[in-house]
Amino acid sequence: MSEVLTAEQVTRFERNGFINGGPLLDVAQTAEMLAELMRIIEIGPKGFAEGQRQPVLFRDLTGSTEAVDGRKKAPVWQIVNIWEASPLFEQLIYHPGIVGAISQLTGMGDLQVWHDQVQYKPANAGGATTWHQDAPLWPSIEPMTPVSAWIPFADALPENGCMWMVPGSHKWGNQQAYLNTRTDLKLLEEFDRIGEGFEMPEIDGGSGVKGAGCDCGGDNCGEMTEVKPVLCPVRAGEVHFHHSLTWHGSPENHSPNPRPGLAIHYMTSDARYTGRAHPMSVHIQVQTGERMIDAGPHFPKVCQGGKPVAGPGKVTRSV
Ligand SMILES: O=C(O)CCC(=O)C(=O)O
Repeated sequence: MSEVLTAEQVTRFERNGFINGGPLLDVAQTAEMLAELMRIIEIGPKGFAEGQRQPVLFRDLTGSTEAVDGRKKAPVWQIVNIWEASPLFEQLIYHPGIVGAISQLTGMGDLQVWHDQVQYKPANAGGATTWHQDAPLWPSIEPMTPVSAWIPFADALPENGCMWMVPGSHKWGNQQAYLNTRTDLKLLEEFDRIGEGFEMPEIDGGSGVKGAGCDCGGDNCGEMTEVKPVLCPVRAGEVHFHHSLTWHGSPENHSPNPRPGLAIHYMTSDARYTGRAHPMSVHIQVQTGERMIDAGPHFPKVCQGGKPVAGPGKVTRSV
């Protein structure tokens, strides 16, 4: 397969745990995706008819139904497997520019979709996605799914809730218990405080952490021993990649612009079902311990033997 990312981009991803992969969709394609997303948001969580193809989950991720402490209600619309409700989104999960890059970043030629996930932060009152790592929140599959793609359909900038990431944090193991203690950080001006109170794990000293995604032999991972969060603005139609142990999150959106973003989380062919629960686990059609490669139609294969799969073909707007 032809290489999508440069060697320099791959090296940067290995070191930092994330990378902006550059333009993926042109202006017209991005506008079409945004219109399709708004069509589905308009249908709403309760608007799909019985038997109609629909997302697996459609909810406010924050659970914020009331204004709290005088602050506005701040939802984040989370739509899991929008690809199941929309031919346009279905075609996007097969995009060779995404699939080829994930193959390069994981070093694996066989990939399938774990699930996709829209996070739409409405204008003026969009909620926060608090600091987290992905892999610890996906207990149903092991080994962890290594890399996700993230595409905004409008510019994702600091003021409308672009993601933040912590360089090198993908080499610090599972720190979700610590991150759970920092869900108070929700605003743009608070987000860089994530490192306060964090005790850095021993990285080079045989703690076992180094094995969690890094095989540099200590040459690089010894350098990233400070929590230095960075903003990750992504322009409309660009694709951004992150490792499933990279610390990340996105603050509230108080700007006049919505922030529509789609994550596509991919599995490599060594993933197995653990039997543990997740919103996707009810759709897994294999037994505990078996390979996810046979998990059924909710987990499409997008790359086989190093070649991106074509996908369902010509995209037409659904009615
Ligand atoms: O859309 C966001 O702000 C967060 C997305 C996210 O957490 C992810 O892609 O893993």
